[in-house]
Amino acid sequence: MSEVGETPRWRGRTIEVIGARLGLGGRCLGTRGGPAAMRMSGLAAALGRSGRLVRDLGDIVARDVARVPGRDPGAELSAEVERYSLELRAAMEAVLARGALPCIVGGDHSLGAATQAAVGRFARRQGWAPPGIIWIDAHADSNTMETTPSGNLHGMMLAAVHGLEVPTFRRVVEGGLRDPRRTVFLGARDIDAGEREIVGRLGCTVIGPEEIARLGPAKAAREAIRIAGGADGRCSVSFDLDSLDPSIAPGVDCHVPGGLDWASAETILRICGEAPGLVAVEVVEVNPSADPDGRTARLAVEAAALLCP
Ligand SMILES: [Mn+2]
Repeated sequence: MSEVGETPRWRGRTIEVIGARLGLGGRCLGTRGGPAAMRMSGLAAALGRSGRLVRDLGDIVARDVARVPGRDPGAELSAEVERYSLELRAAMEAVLARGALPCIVGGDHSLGAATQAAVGRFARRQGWAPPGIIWIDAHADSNTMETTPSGNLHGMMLAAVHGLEVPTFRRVVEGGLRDPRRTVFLGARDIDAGEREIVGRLGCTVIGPEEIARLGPAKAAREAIRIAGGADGRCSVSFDLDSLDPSIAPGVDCHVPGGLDWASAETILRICGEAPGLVAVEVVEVNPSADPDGRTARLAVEAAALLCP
């Protein structure tokens, strides 16, 4: 029995949640409802199973602006994504500076410019090498304005994080660039031709769904941690729900057949969550408008809990 007024003794780092209410970087705006869908599917309770203190900092909200169709989303959208990203980056850096574990829920994946740059900038202030990245996603998100077939910014942000020129994210990634040789893609199966060249030239590692099946998910995850962790073990994990097969996770923006089954994803997420050098996690691209029975949001909540054990 605890005495009245006694403060609960939490274990480990506090988890701080930021909702990224952002859909401007995707094909549709539906993913801006992802954070609300995850909260309504029990995010706080699931994270609370860790025995850690969970603080939800609420949403950072993007302003609705018109997207110009075609391979350039337009100056107004670009300006809002930049403004948004700088706000999210500052909020995330504050979480890291408090010594908490950031758990970002989104929201389209263009939020990754801000979150991954925040980790890079925080690491630099600590005198660390830039931590590695484990990117669990159907896509490599490594296009530039020159190679993008769609003009969607959620497919370009990682190129910027690796130091390639993407004007929208130029200021966002300043001081926070990450080392592509410590970036590992898990489950990527829809990589554009231009992107494949970029990813190969930068020296990223791609472990696709067939290789995950061949190695087994546990070995694939440990290999990803080994490469991303480098000499110091530090890494961040980004989980895009479209890494899962659309038959089990229909509530995403870009559906790509041939994705991970839940058993494989669960194993990968559990092992990544237990990595001792885990600096930050994010769960993104939940699109409630394509998720009428809420099953994708529930898997997203489980993913977040596995990454924050
Ligand atoms: Mn993605």
